Amino acid sequence: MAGLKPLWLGLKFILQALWFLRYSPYALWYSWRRDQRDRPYRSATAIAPTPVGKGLGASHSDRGVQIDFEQASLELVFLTPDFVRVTWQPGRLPLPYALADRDWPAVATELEERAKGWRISSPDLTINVGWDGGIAIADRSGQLIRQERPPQRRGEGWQHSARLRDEECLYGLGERAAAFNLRAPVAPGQPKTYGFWNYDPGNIYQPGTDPMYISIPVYLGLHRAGSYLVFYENTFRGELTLAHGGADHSPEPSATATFEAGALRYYLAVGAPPLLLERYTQLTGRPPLPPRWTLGYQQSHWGYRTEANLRQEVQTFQAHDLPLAAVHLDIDCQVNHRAFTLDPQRFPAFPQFTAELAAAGVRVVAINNPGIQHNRHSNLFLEGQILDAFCTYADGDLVVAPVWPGRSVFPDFTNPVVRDWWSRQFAYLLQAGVAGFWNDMNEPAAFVAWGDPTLPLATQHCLEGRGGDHREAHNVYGLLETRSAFESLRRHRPQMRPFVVTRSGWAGMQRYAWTWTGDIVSTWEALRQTVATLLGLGLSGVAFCGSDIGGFLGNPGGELYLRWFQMATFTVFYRTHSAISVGHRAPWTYGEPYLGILRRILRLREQLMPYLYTLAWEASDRGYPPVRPLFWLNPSDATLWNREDAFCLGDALLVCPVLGQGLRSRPCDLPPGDWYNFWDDTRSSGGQTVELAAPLEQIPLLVRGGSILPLAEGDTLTLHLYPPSPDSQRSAAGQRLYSDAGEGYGDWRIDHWHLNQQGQTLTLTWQSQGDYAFPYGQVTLHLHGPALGQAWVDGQTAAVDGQTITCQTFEQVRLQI
Ligand code: NBV
Repeated sequence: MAGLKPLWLGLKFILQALWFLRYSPYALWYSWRRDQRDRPYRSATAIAPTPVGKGLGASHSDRGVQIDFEQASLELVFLTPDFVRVTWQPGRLPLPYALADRDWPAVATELEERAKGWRISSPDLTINVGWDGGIAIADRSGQLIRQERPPQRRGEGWQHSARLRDEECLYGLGERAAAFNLRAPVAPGQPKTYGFWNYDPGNIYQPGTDPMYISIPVYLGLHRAGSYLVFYENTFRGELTLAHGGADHSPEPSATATFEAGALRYYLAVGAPPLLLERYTQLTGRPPLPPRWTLGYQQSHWGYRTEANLRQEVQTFQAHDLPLAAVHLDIDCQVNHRAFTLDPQRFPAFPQFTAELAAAGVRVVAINNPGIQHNRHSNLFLEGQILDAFCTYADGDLVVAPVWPGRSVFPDFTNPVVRDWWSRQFAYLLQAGVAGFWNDMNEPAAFVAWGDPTLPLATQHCLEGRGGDHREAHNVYGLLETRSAFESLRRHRPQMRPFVVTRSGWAGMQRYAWTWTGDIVSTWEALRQTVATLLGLGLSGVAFCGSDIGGFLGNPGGELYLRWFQMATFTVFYRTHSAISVGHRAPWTYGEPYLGILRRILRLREQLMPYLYTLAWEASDRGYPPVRPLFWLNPSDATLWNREDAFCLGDALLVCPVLGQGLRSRPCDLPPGDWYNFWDDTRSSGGQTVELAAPLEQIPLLVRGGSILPLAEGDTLTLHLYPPSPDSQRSAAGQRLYSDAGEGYGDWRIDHWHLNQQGQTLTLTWQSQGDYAFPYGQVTLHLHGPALGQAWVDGQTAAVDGQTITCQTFEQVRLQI
């Protein structure tokens, strides 16, 4: 391997030199032009804030309450008793791009005049609005949950500040290369600012980089009195500044959101974290259930280039007896990096090729970028021109910026006609057997010599006919491109479920696509960052996400690749991917012992499929992210609030990835309850820190006592029963299992097992719903913890083999321990 290093360095240098020669003249020209166009947007003078003035009067409005202030108006509308929409105007209201559900039944709302303001209440929340516009929100028990200062108008936009408690933690904001708890200080006394501006950080992306590809103005706050979620429905450029109070000269800790324009509209929910995610995704949509194969292992590399390379890759997976669900085609498979192309010389018989792979159970996912080559020989360009599909300046000139195909133009996805046109382009690739699409560079990214690597702010957009500039459209560009891809798959392959991956997005993106954490470097620090980033995405409603295993930029050693792989086995999007400038990377790259260990962890992932698929279904049903923070079920346990080196997969598994070189054990703070070590069944009580063994072949993994973990092996489903300890508060365990054909929209079933412990007897009952036939021929029960004595299946004595019994479907099993 060492001998290959100079070769890679040489190749990297040549590629960078080629990139420089090809794109840098355009990048220079474009950066200069962009600055010219954007000159009017650079305001030299600071904008003075304007207060909302004094409250004049309140009245019941159509669905809620309206309060007039001297300089502004405020509307409060309850969507549910624990979820309220707050709108301060003036400022233009957002287009409902983020919203899935706009039809909420009315909630009984009371309005009361108070000494210095008004009280608006629902059965669950009490909101006190002061004469100055300050707002205090209390929960059903009267606990103060959030206190907001009067907002201030700033030019065309707004600034809105909320007080934070000292101990309060904030999470979310989309994709962040930051600590999971966004308040964790970077440097002592420094306020921390997070940008709301989707951004391609290029190859400088590392922990601390901000903003990133996906910025969503949603955060979850957690403190001793409770938890809440705030979502600012404002697509304009903005930021959230977290001040610590005292040290950074701010009077008190606060979270201040600023938006350059638009009305100040936000939604606020109060409740436990699962409820908050339920509310937020009721509003912005839940991720549709993906085809089951997408939860399998996927292999990618920017550099496959030819059908022969890919065939070879698939055959090597088979030769090494490694499961493989999909391969990805990157831009090097296209003709001059042009959207919707595939080089016919390098892919001479593509439909046959995809059919051959499909027969081997391997799907093909193809990349697509929004930039269209500005070239009269490009059909896509000509079609788009006829439709007036591309972004322009106010004077009608096309916005031309350099990106992969060279000088490029950009479809305006805020135009429904353009979305429709774009969605038609997928048809022939679908016909040729492409199973899913991967939308890259859709921040949208452009190559620049300096400044912001995107379109000029002066770019004009249709915005559903009402018009506006890039400041408003930028953050939803990727969201709307992805919507178009998703709708295309629904339209052209209505019998199958779409699989779309996107790099950029905004609130609501989970309705259309999965995401991954982009071009992260191959370091241990980046692996640690990945866990925090994925947890934050999940709490921002983006349930289906993952990372390039081993990192995108760099050649990880075998150990880093292995540890990253082990961590990723418990995340949703399970894909190795790497840059063209680094070595090709696959499970066999590092030889033994890595290959053997990876084969086993890949098998474990296959066995976990029923559990994972059920979590995917639960995300589509409730909005819960499969990857959850440790505090998910125990938000009152403050020791868990800053934990970002471990995560839960569903409610049953606690995953403690190994995040440092050479480590062969690691500590883990256990949430309350009982925990079984997955590998050796040792039991520990929660509420303490335990040191877990982590030999190279094992990722520390714990199972919550009181869980039933379903694992599949061929035709057999094994229900692993982890009873709670006799002295624990939990005496029962339940698990649902969702099954269907794995594709399409046919029958489904939900099996529900319930384990109850009374004295020395465990009773397991089974109920089911739905018409899909139970997909396993045999069911094994494996009891962990107490020794299994006798067993009865529906009243009949069953043969006990160690800790297991084997049966078929049943209504009730009794186990004597
Ligand atoms: O298409 C090439 C890459 C892709 O492999 C990667 O996953 C994306 O995040 N793409 C970025 C463009 C080039 C980045 C340097």
